[in-house]
Amino acid sequence: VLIFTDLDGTLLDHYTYKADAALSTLAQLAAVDIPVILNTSKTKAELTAITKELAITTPFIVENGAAVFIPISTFAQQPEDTVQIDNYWVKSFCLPRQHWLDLLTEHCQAFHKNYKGFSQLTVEQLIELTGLTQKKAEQAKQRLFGEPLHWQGSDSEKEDFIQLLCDLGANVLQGGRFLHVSGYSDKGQAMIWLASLYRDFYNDNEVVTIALGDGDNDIAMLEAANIAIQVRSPVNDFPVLKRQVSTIKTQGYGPQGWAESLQQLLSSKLTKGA
Ligand code: 2M8
Ligand code: MG
Ligand code: MG
Repeated sequence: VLIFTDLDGTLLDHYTYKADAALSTLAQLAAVDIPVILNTSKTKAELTAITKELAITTPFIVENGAAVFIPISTFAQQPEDTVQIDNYWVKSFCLPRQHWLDLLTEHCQAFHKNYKGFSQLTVEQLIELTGLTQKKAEQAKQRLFGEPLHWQGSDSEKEDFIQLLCDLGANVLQGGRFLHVSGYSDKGQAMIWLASLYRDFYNDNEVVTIALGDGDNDIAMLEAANIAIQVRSPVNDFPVLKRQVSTIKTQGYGPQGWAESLQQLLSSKLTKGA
């Protein structure tokens, strides 16, 4: 089994960014060697800190599927198509951030009044919008692949803006608070790529993927997993999935729902480690 999970609103509480209600389940999963792979819109800088805090040593996926970071001790050899950055092998699925910043500056003038991007927001403004600590807000601004925007226009302007960006070859994903502009990468593609490395490594084609998420930017990952867990959100409805089978909707919100659903689903595996 491999678990792929979103962070904000899923493993972390939407408001407090804390994982408290899920910590004992995380420890149980670690004890029975079930990898928990963070698959998030957060940055490499944020993930380096969060994996340390949560004592997670598995690979992680940043900026909505833009790149997979694999600690070099994970697999026996360097996976194909990766480059080494610090102590990670990195597979990227997206053009660098500057490409998307240029596209916004040069081709989206009509909408400049409707949004502020992370590159324009000060750390103080980002803290105000998110409730992140100063340190975490600084890490969130260190983006390598895309640009989240704080949208201030109407919904119909937003539709037109998204259409324009799609016509320009960009991909736009809605997160809990921000509109993310980047390339045609998503959490699903990155998950599929990494799961196939694990299948080779375990020499087991039957490895089951479980994905957990709460937002629209999780749809591709939820639809591509063997089992989809839709975590209840205090700010949006469950996203509508094309799939109907092997789909669970949690009762609890965020980390509470995360722990409750995995305890039910994996009860026999988790107690083995006790
Ligand atoms: C951004 O991501 C969330 C995820 O749903 C959003 O769009 O609301 C990211 O830019 C991330 O880096 C940051 O930590 C988070 C803070 O709320 O916002
Ligand atoms: Mg989320
Ligand atoms: Mg997210």
